[in-house]
Amino acid sequence: MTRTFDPRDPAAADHFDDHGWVLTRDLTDDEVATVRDWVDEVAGWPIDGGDWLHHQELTDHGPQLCRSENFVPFHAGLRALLVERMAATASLLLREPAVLYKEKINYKLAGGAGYSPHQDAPAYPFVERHVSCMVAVDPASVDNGCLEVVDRMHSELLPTDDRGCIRGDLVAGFTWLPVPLEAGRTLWFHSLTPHRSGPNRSDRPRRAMYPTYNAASQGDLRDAYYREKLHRFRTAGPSDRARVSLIGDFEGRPVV
Ligand SMILES: O=C(O)CCC(=O)C(=O)O
Repeated sequence: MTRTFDPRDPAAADHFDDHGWVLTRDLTDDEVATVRDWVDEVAGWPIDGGDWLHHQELTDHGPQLCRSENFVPFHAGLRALLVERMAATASLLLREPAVLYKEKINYKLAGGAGYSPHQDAPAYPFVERHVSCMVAVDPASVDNGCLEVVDRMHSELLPTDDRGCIRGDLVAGFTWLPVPLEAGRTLWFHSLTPHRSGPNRSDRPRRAMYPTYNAASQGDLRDAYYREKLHRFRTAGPSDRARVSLIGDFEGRPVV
């Protein structure tokens, strides 16, 4: 049985150091309902209406929203949650004050695609150590594409394929641990922890929020990250996968 920690419990940091991931309970049921409304608000923002980023994938049901990012400047509630409250847990895990590096919502609506096995580190320039989390906005299960992680595998950068994902021969040798989550629970993971997820085979959304933090001592890099991302997206060639990241981990089809 996997233990879920209080987000202020220092023992959570020991589990994180040992395993490369840890579970916390961050949101009450009432807060989950509020966050779900906030996520609906963000999803409703126009595609080209501001500096936030929306990404779409092509599914068997047609084009669907698969990710939004760079939304905290435009939403006070999510800003308070991610920049202040959740940053406190990130600080506990990093064992020094943390600052938000980037944030995204992965919608994984019914029929939405999964993510190939990868480490986040190659997709996160300017600093080597990050901690991210998946805040379950809807319950996440094997059926709807919860995250799977490799335990105690967060000390080295692994060889990658030409998409920037973990090389197939290594993936086959790993033991993958599915991490189902009730809504409001959080899975924290190190940027070297290998992870992947399947598609959403259910008929309901599997929405999750993913803030990423770095040690404040290494600088506030959020603006630099989004500038770099936009630059690399503008200069990238065509791809057979919908582009949502600086690596090709997302398995969704592009909307052409
Ligand atoms: O949301 C998921 O299913 C996986 C997310 C992930 O691994 C990523 O966005 O890098």
